Amino acid sequence: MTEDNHRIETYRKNGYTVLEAVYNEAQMVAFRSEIDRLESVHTGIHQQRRSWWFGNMLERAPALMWPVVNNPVILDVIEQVIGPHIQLDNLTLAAFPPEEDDDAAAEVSGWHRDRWAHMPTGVYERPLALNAICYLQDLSDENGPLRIVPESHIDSIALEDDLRQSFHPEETLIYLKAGDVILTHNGLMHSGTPNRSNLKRYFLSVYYNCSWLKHTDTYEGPNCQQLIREARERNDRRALRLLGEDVASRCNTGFLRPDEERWREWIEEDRQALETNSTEGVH
Ligand SMILES: O=C(O)CCC(=O)C(=O)O
Repeated sequence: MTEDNHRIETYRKNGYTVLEAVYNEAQMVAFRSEIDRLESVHTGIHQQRRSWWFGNMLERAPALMWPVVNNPVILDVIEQVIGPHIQLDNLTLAAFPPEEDDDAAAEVSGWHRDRWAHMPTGVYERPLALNAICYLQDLSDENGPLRIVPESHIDSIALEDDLRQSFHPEETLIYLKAGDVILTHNGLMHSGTPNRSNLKRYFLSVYYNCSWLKHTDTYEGPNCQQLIREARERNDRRALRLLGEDVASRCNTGFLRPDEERWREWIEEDRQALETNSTEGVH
C-alpha cells in the first residue's frame, strides 16, 4: 500500500490525519504577528473578551493567507477524501489568553462536532467539511492539547450538555508540534483544552467544505475578487472552486461509475487545463 493510501485509510478509520511540519517558524511568526496586529486594532466596543477569533482572514491578509488556503500538500489529501470539490468555508485565526483563574477553568474547553456535520450513523460517510488546524506553538499540558474521540465520526456518540466540559472516557490527547496540520472529519468529536500556560495559545483553522455548499466567509471584497480574477486568468479551476466559483460543475453525472475513478479523471483534467493555459501564455 502506498503512503498516500495508508493516510486516507487511517483518516477514514480514525477521523483525522496529521501532516507534519507543513509551516515553518518564519511563517508561524507571521501568523502570530497578524493575530497580535488584529487584536491591537480591535479595541473599545470591538474588543473581544476571553479569546480572539478573526474570520474572513483571506480578505484581511490575502498575501499571507492565500498560500495557506491554496496549499497543494493539504488540498491533494482532501481531494482523496472528497474528490476535487473543495471550497474554503472559512479561514480563522484564533488566540486564547492564559486562563485568569486557573482553579475556575473547566477541564475541557467544549466537546463538539464541526459545522455541517450530523450525528453519525455507524458507517463511514464522506465528510461535508474538513478542518485543517495548525497550532502556532507546540501543544503541551500547560497550553492545552487538542482532545479528540477517535472514530466518533462513525459512532453515534452522544453527550449531554453538562458533560461538554468534562474528560471523555474514550478521548485521546494530541500534542501537535507548531507547524503541523491536523485534518479532521467534521463529524469527529473534539475539543481544545483551557490554556494554563502564561503565554497566548494561538491557532489557525482553514475550514474547507464541499464546493456545492454555501460558504461562511465572504469572497466579495476587493482582495478575494482580485484572487478570483487571477485564478480565472490562469484557468485555475481548483483555485476558483476554493473561492466559491465551481466552474466545472460535476454534480449531475449519472453516478454510474466509482467516484474515485471519476475524481482521478477530473483532477487530471483540471491539471491539464491549468497547464495548457500556462503554455499558451508563453510566446
Ligand atoms: O482549541 C482547540 O484546540 C480546538 C479548536 C476547535 O475545536 C475548532 O477549531 O473547532
